[in-house]
Amino acid sequence: MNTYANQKDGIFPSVCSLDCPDQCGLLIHKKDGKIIKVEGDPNHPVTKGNICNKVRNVPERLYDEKRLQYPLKRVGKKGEGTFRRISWNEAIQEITTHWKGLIETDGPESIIPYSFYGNMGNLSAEGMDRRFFHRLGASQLDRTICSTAGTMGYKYTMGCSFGVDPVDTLHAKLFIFWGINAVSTNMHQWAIAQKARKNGAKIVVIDVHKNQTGRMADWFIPILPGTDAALALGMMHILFEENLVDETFLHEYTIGHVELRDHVVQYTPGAVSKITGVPEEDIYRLARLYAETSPSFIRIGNGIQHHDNGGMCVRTIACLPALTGQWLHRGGGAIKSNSSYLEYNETWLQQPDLLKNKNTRVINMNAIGEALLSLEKPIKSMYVYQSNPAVVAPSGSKVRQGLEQEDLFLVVHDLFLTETAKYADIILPATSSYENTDFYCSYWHNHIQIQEPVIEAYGESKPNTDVFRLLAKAMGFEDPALFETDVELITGALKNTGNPYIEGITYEMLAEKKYVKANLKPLFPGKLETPSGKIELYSQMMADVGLPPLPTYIPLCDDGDFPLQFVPAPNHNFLNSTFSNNEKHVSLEKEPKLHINIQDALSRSIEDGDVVRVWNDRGDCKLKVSVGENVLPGVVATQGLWSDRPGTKHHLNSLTPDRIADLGGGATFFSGRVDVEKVL
Ligand SMILES: Nc1nc2c(c(=O)[nH]1)N[C@H]1C(S)=C(S)[C@@H](COP(=O)(O)OP(=O)(O)OC[C@H]3O[C@@H](n4cnc5c(=O)[nH]c(N)nc54)[C@H](O)[C@@H]3O)O[C@H]1N2
Ligand SMILES: Nc1nc2c(c(=O)[nH]1)N[C@H]1C(S)=C(S)[C@@H](COP(=O)(O)OP(=O)(O)OC[C@H]3O[C@@H](n4cnc5c(=O)[nH]c(N)nc54)[C@H](O)[C@@H]3O)O[C@H]1N2
Ligand code: SF4
Ligand SMILES: [Mo]
Repeated sequence: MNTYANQKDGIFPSVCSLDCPDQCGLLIHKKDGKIIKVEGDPNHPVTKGNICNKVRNVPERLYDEKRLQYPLKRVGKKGEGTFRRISWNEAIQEITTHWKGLIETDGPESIIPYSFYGNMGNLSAEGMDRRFFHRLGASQLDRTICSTAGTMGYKYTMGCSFGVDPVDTLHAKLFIFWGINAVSTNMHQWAIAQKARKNGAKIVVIDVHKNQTGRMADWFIPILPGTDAALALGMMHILFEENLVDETFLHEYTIGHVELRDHVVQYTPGAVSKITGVPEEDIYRLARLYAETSPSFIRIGNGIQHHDNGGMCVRTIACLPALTGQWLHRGGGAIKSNSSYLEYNETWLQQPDLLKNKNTRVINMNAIGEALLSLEKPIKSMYVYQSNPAVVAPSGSKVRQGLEQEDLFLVVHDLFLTETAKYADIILPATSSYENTDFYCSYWHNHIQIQEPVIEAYGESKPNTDVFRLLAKAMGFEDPALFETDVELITGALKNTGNPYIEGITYEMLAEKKYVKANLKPLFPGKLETPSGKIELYSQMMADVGLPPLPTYIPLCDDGDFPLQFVPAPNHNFLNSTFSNNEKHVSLEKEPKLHINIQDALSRSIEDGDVVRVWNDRGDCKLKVSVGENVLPGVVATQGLWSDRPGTKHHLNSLTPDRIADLGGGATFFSGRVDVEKVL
């Protein structure tokens, strides 16, 4: 183990812990024991020294005077935010005494963890925490808020989350960024595309909002929200009709191409144009460009799968590269996520066998508000870490109402007094990832990376793993699995993985090299992890569970009688709600804007810069509008998950639906409808 944390001055290796595909290698500059500068590590094989503004500013976040230093106990009303300092001993006693009582009276399922990937470290996000809550017998949380709908959709087509090696995409001649704001959310993929552009590659962006990414495209295609599957099916219609498909590839590596050919006859460019808002001639142009350019690469984003039909939409788009045989060309194909290449021994790390009751209930995190308010056997205690549900979770008014209940014993472990922490009974201070030991698996660039502490713990803060060890001890649990060290956890997670891509990668190797790449090989020729081993254009597995076996356009659900589709996506300078409490990042973003089409503005007498009320039956917000052509008529879009600031009404998720998507229990943030009116 390297001991960077003890050294007062110097430059030390690190990795970005944020929930971002790029997972950059970092160099941390220290003076007098403090981080004074963060820069990209030029030796990182993919990110090569370039990092985003967010993380360049990270010292401001680490040494922010608002950062939590010691445990707190609520003294005021729930949500009011008044607390008094307590010791760790007292905090752990309070929590475990309460939990022991609840287990006695209501059973362990009355307790639930709530977490996500505020820190992508595997030990922090899905390691010791899982072991502890399994042993406790707590209700299980289905962690579906981000990408599970698309992951399932991609899986039905391609078997698992395997895509192109992104470094190979430098060879691509056509990039389609489909429902991804890559300039902000996958900057190194964008940088590769820019480099390829110098060699003649073209960049197409398909999005409902002409934002920072769309503005930089060679061709921006605006589309109506939730209709992308129809566009992809229209492209397939043209590819088959004009004999632009790769018959050899289809025969060799796919099943269902005969059925698909018949099926897509109905998706005529005329019909598809009416559904998507994309002109017929553009559908022809796109299909022909796609067929005639090789290698072509599709970066499938998260935006298209945060919809009622998001899983099927990703499944459908994932079929496209097979039609033109792109997987055989270096850099051709698609990436939705590459997470399967780095699958480590999750069962060993999480020890699901510690959970005795195999029928323990599972609660979908996208419906946490509803669950807190209306379960027959109520949730009596929630332990939140690595997430800020009061801001990020859908149907946020319900979430906050749930958190406010006097009889919910809420514990929050975070670096800051987040909107969620304001409702807590006990708040525990968390270390930042730079203070921890952990290992990281990028879901884009196929490198496993290590973090060893580069600074001492801030104040009395503790990493997640340590807190769960303390809780386990105070609960009286004796299972050795709950007390293994971080190094033991990393070592074990990399053993017996059954995954040939990472075979031979060890903790020692990571400690020495910092970045180790999966042993990649091209997907084709080869066998996929689908039942047939091939790309499944027709999926019997889907038919078996009552889903359409062929890619299909399914309209969004009825979301009430509101005229505008509402798309609240992430922004450039925050990472979900992280950094939204930081003055510098807020000043870079200024304020959330609602983009509205000129036609919709005119018909409501709204002018650029006006403040509008945005509402539906779930909630309301007040936002400044930007009038123009960045969105199609009938659509409004905004960016960023904003924190509560005095005098503002920016809780965008108070407006979003908590319906569950078609696949994987996914979220439907972008399938809501709203109305807007000028605030006089
Ligand atoms: N700067 C920054 N980077 C981030 C994040 C952040 O908050 N800020 N968040 C991180 C996380 S957790 C994730 S999951 C990723 C998400 O990053 P992305 O994969 O980029 O996904 P989103 O930003 O959710 O949405 C991408 C785009 O989809 C568009 N969109 C919405 N609905 C539709 C639709 O129906 N069709 C089409 N074609 N487009 C649609 C939105 O307008 C948006 O521009 O980014 C990660 N990186
Ligand atoms: N409207 C709308 N809502 C969305 C989205 C959207 O596009 N639009 N995107 C959704 C998506 S894709 C995602 S992934 C979710 C993300 O939602 P969250 O996972 O809640 O992400 P953050 O808001 O970044 O909150 C992470 C929290 O973890 C804390 N944290 C960081 N490191 C640690 C640690 O080591 N230990 C502990 N205990 N805490 C730590 C941070 O301080 C921060 O408060 O939001 C979803 N919500
Ligand atoms: S947030 Fe993403 S782009 Fe920025 S430093 Fe971290 S991994 Fe790199
Ligand atoms: Mo996400």
